[in-house]
Amino acid sequence: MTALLTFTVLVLVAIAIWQMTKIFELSQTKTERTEIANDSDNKNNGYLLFAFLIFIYGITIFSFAKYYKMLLPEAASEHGGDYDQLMWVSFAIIFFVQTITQALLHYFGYKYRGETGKKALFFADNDRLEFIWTIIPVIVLAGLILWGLYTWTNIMDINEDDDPLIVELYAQQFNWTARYGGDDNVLGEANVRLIDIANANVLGIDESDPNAEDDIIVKELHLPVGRKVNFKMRSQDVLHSAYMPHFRAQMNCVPGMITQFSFTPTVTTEEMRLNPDVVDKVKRTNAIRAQKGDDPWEFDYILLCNKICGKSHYNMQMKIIVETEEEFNAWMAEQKTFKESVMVDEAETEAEEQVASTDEEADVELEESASEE
Ligand SMILES: [Cu+2]
Repeated sequence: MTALLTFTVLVLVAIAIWQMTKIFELSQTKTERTEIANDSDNKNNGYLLFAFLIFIYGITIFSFAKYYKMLLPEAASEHGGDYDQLMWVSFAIIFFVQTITQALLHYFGYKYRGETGKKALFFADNDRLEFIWTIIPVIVLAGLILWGLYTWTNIMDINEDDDPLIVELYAQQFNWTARYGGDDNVLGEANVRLIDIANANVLGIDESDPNAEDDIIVKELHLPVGRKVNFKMRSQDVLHSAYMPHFRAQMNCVPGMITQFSFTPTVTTEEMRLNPDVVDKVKRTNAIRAQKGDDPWEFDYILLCNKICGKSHYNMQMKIIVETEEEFNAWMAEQKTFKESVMVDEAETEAEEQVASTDEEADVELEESASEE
């Protein structure tokens, strides 16, 4: 009903505007009306070009001044610095070229505007000019692309050298689970077909794989500072993307396959909380939260989902804590292994079932012997 009313109102408004323009046109009969632009039209359009130029420069400067503080703080991973440098150099080149070409484009648009009796000088081609404006972008772009490829290859060189910590990131609608290899640092085999909700085996870990016994499953990712981490991503249902912005890391999680990313965290959570940019951000955020009556927020690294994966996608996240090796080991020692948490429970339930069924059998036997008598 509301939709129909809105639609009717819109149609009526459109008709009213159309009628008003007709009245306006009728009242303008005395002035000269032609579809061909005259000198004063061209001049006005020329000035509008300058106005537009000022607008795009203005909005660029305004956006940078106002939103610069929204950018991420310094990278907290070893490769993050290279990544940021590549981005900033690309930005600088784009802004430099954009500023100059826009000024030229709009200025020439004004300078060579249409004027009665004036014909702009033109030539069909100029080899030298064309060579210059082809070769400069080719060199600059080839440089950027090669540098980008080199950086990308370095980042994506995932190997088992330097004894990396192996961590599985498991994505499902709408949460994350992390799994460590345990004492042997080897993850047990897993497959979605082995998921056994009744026995809390939510990751589908193969219970017959000895490597799985000491695996540690957690809902909060802890990482020791300075040690390389090899992430192995899995997804249970749809495409997700493991996005760890502070570490400049992102990798898609694809159902049916294992994807990988590797990085070395370089700044602990405690250290990052003291970073001036972070202190500033926390202060700003808490001022807003205080107005709303919310509790103050404390900075933490975070793992987010960066693929629109469903209705609660926006809230699919996991806390990441980067700490010293000692703190990490102490935390790890408190965690239960897969064997302790899931497999033991299962053994108990099986034993209980067995007891229950023997009882039943005994009852039946009793009944049978009773009837025989
Ligand atoms: Cu997701």
